Amino acid sequence: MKSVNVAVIGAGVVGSAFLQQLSGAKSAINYNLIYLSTSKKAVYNKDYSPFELAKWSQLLQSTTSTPLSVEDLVDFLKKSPLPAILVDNTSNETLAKSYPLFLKNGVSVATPNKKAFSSSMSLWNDIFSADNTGLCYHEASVGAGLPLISPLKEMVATGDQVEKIEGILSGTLSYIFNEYSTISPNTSKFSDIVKVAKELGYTEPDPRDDLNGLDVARKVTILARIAGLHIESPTSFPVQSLIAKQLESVQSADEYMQRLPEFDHEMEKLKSEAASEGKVLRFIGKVDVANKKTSVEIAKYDASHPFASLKGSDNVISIQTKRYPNPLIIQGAGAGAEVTAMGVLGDVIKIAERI
Ligand code: NHO
Repeated sequence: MKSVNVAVIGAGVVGSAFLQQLSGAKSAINYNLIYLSTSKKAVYNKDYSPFELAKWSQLLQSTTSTPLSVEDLVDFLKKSPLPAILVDNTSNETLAKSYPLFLKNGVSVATPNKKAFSSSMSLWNDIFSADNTGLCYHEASVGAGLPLISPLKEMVATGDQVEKIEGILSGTLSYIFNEYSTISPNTSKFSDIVKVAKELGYTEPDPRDDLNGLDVARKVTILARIAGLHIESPTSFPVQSLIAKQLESVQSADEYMQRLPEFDHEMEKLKSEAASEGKVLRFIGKVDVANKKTSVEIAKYDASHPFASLKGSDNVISIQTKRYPNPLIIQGAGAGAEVTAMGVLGDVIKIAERI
C-alpha cells in the first residue's frame, strides 16, 4: 500500500475538522501524520514515525515541544523517507510566503489559506513555477469545498477561453444579502440583519472584516489569475466597501454595531430602487477577462437570475467561457468547517495520488 507523510499546521476550526476527516479518509493511500503544530505547540518524532491520528488533540495538549521554524520544517520534510505533504490550516502570511521554499524542495502543499494566492504576482509565479518539484493545491481558498478552482484550471489547461466569472463568494455576505434583499419585498433593516449574522457566528468578530470587501477581493484575485489576468494585488482594482465612511475609524466592533442603524437609509435606498425594477441586491465579485477588468461591488439581479434565489450562506459562481456560452453555474455551501476541510482533504488525496 502506498503511504505518504503529512505535516499539518493549524488545528483551529478548519484544522480540527480536517484531522477528523483525515482519520476516516476513504483512499487507497495510507496517510501518516508526522507533524502537527499550532502557533505555540508541536508534535513530531525526529525519526518520522507517525502518531495515532485519533489522539491528535491529547498529544497537542501534552506536548512540550514548540513548532519548528519554517527553514527547519522544510529541512525535516525534504528528508522525509516518504513523499511529504504540508497542510497549512492557518491564515498566516509568513507561512504562505514560504510555500515556494517547500515546493522547490519537493514538499507538496494543500491549503485553504488565501494569503499566498492573493498577495503579490511574483509570489504566485514562484508557487506555480515549472521548476518546483512539489505540487500546490488550494481548492478551499475560494468557495470552501465547492469544486471551483479545479474545473476552472482544467478549462484553461485544455484550451478553453474564460470570458466572464461572476460570483457570490462570501458566505457571510451571501447570508446578509439573501436575508436583506428578497424577491418578495421585506421591511428588514441592514443593521438588524448584520446583528443576527454576528449573533449566529457568521461574521468575523468585527463584522467590518467581512463588510470591507477584502475577503471577496482576495477570492476574485485568485479566480482572475487562474483565468489568465495579471492582477498585482487584491487592492489593485475597485472594491466597494459596505462600511460607511464615518464608521471606518470607529474603535470597537461594539461601537460599530451600535452606530450601524444610523446608516440604514443608505442601503435602504439601493434596496428600494432595485425592488422597483423587480430586482434584488447581491454583493458580488466580477472578472471580465476580455476587458481585463475585475471588481467587487453591490449589483442588481432580476428575480429570475440564479443569484436572486440563493439561500442561507451558499456561494454561487457563474463561469462563462467559449465552450460554455451559457455559463456553468456552481452553487452550494461556501462556508463552514466541514465543507472547507473537505476541500483541503480532497486536495491532499489528489496530491498523494500524483506524487
Ligand atoms: P482558526 O480557527 O483561527 O485556526 C487557526 C489555527 O492556526 C490555530 O490552531 C492557530 O494556533 C494556528 N496558527 C496560526 N498561525 C500559526 C503559525 N504561524 N504556526 C503554527 N500554527 C499557527 O482559523 P480557521 O477558521 O480554522 O481558518 C484556517 C484557514 O482556513 C484560514 O486561512 C481561513 O481563511 C481558511 N478558511 C476558513 C474557513 C472557515 O470555515 N473558518 C472557510 C474558508 C477558509 O469557507 C469557510 C468560511 O467560512 C469562509 C468565510 N467565513 C465566508 O465565506 O464567509
